[in-house]
Amino acid sequence: MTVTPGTQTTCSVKNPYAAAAPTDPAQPDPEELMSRDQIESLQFERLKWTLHYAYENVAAYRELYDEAGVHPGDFKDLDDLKIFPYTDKEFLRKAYPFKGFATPMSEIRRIHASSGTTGQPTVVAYTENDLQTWGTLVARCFRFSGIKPGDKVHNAYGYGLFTGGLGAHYGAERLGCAVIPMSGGQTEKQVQLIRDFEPQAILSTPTYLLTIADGFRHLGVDPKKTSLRTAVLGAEPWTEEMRREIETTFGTLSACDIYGLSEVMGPGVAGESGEAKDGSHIWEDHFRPEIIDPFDDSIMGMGQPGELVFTALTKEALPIIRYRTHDLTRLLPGTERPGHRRMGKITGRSDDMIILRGVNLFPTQVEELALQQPELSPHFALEITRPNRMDEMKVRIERREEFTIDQAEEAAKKLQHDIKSKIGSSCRIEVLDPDVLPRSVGKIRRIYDYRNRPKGNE
Ligand code: DLL
Repeated sequence: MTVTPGTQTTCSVKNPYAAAAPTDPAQPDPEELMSRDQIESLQFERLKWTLHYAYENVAAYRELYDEAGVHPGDFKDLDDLKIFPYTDKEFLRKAYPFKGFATPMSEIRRIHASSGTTGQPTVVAYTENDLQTWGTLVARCFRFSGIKPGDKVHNAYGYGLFTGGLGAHYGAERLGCAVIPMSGGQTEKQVQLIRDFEPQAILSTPTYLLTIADGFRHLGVDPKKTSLRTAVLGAEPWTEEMRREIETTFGTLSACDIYGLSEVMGPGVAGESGEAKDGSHIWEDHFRPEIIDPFDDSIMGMGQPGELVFTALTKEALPIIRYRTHDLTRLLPGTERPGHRRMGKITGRSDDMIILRGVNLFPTQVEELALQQPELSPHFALEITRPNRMDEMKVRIERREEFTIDQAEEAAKKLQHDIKSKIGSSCRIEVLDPDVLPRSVGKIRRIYDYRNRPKGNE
């Protein structure tokens, strides 16, 4: 598509595109309702600004583009984005801690960082305008999913360097909600506050909401009796089966997805309609997504699966251009917000993929199949070992309390068969009693890969 260039873009000027606070938070904002053509011409203008701005203000982008022989001036059409090289976590790590920032520290108002369990943490930063945009987009997600101004919102995303807690917090405030900043953990306290404060909405990871449901049961309280009506869940992959599990557990609760990643902003990059529940719409007035083949880097068409790549269109503190997320999904046309494309559920991360005797497998595939067996619970872990030079997988899964061990063992046989016939992997299943596996307090760990453990530690 060719878009006529509009406003002039010079780039030491600050971002002219920060999202204004909504005038009526209960109503969709104008960008949310734009047509596809309007969104694409907005994207063209904003991309032009972003490319120049990053090139002029961040040495790492300048070096990357100079080395590739491209210049922001080469961007004459939305399709031209593809000539600019991808960036990745390594690109950001090299800039550790502050070399990726495009503004002086005096303009920075917040710094977050990834946990850094796999090495150096990734540092991300926000200016006043960035925080404004972030709050507005998270508020948009919450409203879209069914939270209303005036609702009490229990926020069980972790506060701190993780973007979940504070990102969700300011979004809910911006929507006009009364936020209960509970953070993650202290499950008994969570249960007590939900009972006493009677919030209409809850924000947490899907697996942590299951932990909270267990907390209710341990007190002999039926989770169906809570005041909760809307849950906005994200930060980890989850399936439609998990949505059903959560909605059934809490009775009248409606569970929607929210997606995001720190490098691109945090929660609120995409959000799901509470009416349609048909996957998250990516807010394309601020982010341009692409799907690429993770192996040969080629760009995939609408509906084709691959790795999600993002370009942020309006960020000031930390420009992010063609960032490889490692998240695997596909792009779909917008429905409730036709100008913005949707993303399918994330099936997993390319770096979380288990390769078991040549077969690729994701924990979400096991989740989907396990939850089709009523006798089995959503609490499971995958243990991978290599006892005799051959990879072996054990699914350790808890039975549900209402069923006997024999019934659960029968269901486990069916699950084993389904995993073999639908995923293609042989595995063993170990049925555990309820409450044996460690519970999630945030992002759950499903994979325990012991293949490269030193000999003697088996
Ligand atoms: O998890 C931001 C967030 C907080 C999103 C709260 C939603 C709610 P990071 O810690 O940087 O940021 O982790 C980002 O988490 O690349 C995905 O792999 C995964 N992820 C986030 N949301 C979803 C989701 C936050 N809805 C990484 N579905 C991403 C599946 C998700 N995976």
